[in-house]
Amino acid sequence: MGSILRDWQGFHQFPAATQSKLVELFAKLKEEGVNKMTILVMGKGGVGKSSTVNSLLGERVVNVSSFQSEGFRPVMVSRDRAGFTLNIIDTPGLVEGGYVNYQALELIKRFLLNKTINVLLYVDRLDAYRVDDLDKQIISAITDSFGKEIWNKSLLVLTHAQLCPPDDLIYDVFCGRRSEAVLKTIRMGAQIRKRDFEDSAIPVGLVENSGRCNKNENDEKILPNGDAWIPSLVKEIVGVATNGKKSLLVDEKLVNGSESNDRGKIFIPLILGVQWLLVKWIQREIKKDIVKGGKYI
Ligand SMILES: Nc1nc2c(ncn2[C@@H]2O[C@H](COP(=O)(O)OP(=O)(O)O)[C@@H](O)[C@H]2O)c(=O)[nH]1
Ligand SMILES: [Mg+2]
Repeated sequence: MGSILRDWQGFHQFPAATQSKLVELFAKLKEEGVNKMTILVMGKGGVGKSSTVNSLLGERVVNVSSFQSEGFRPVMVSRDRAGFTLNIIDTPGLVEGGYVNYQALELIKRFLLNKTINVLLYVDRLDAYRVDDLDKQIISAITDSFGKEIWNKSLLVLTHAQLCPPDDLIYDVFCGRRSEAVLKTIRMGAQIRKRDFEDSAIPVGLVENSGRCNKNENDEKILPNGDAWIPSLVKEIVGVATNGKKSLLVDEKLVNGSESNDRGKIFIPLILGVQWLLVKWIQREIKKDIVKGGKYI
C-alpha cells in the first residue's frame, strides 16, 4: 500500500495568483523547518472528501462518485515541489447503513501505522442544516481511535460552499451558524471541556469543489463572499500544522489497543476482587443455611 512520490504537476495548473500565494505559504513552512506535511481526510461518505483532495492537488488523483459507495481502502497521494513533500490521505466514509463504520476506522488506523499526521481535515457539508446523534457518534469513534489530541491538529472543512442561504440570512452569518453547530458536535462527541475547546479553537475552511464555482479576475475559484478558497484553505492548513501542538504519530500502541481499552484494564483486579468476596460471602451463607437446616430435621 505504498505511495509513489511524484513531481506536483497539478501545482502548475493553478492560476498564477494562487501559485504565488502557495509558494509563500510553503516558504513559511520551510522557515519553520517543515519540509514534509501529511494531511488526513476523514468524514461521512459523499460529503466531498475525495473531491477536496483533488481540488487541493489540482489533479484528479482519487475517484469521485456521485451515487456509488466509495473504495474501501485509504489512499495516500504524495507530491513533491521544490524539496517540499505533501502527502494527502483520502479515506472511505465513516458511515455504513446508518451506523458508524468501525471496520473502516480500524482499516484507516492500520493504514496509518508508523505515519505522522500533521493535520486532520474533518469534512462535512456547508449546505446541511442539521447535526444529529450520528455525527456525534462519528466524532466519538474518531476520538476513541486516535485520542482527544487529534482535535488539536484538526481543521473543519465545509464543502458545497457556493450556496444561497435560506431566509434572508447573509452568507457569512449562515456559514458562522453552520460552523458553530458542527464545532459544538465535535466538542460534545470528543468530550472536550468548553473552556479547553475555546482555548484551542478548531479553524474552519470553506470549499467549493464544483467545476461551476465562480472565479475572480485572476481566474481563482471564489466563494460568494469573494474569497479565493484554495489559498485560504491552504493557509488554514499551514496554520494548524504550525500551531505548536504535537502532531499525531500512529504507533503500534495506538493501533493495537485504544486508550479507552487501556483505561478499562486498571479496573480488572478490582472487579476480580469484588467477585471473589461475593463468592466467599455466598459460600458462607450457604454453610450457615445448611447448619440451620440440620437443626430442624
Ligand atoms: N456542488 C458541489 N458538489 C460537490 C462538492 N464536493 C463534492 N461534490 C460532489 O459530491 C459527490 C460526492 O463527492 P466525493 O468527493 O466522492 O465525496 P466523498 O464520498 O466524501 O469522497 C460527487 O458527485 C461530487 O461531485 C462541492 O463542494 N460542491
Ligand atoms: Mg471518496
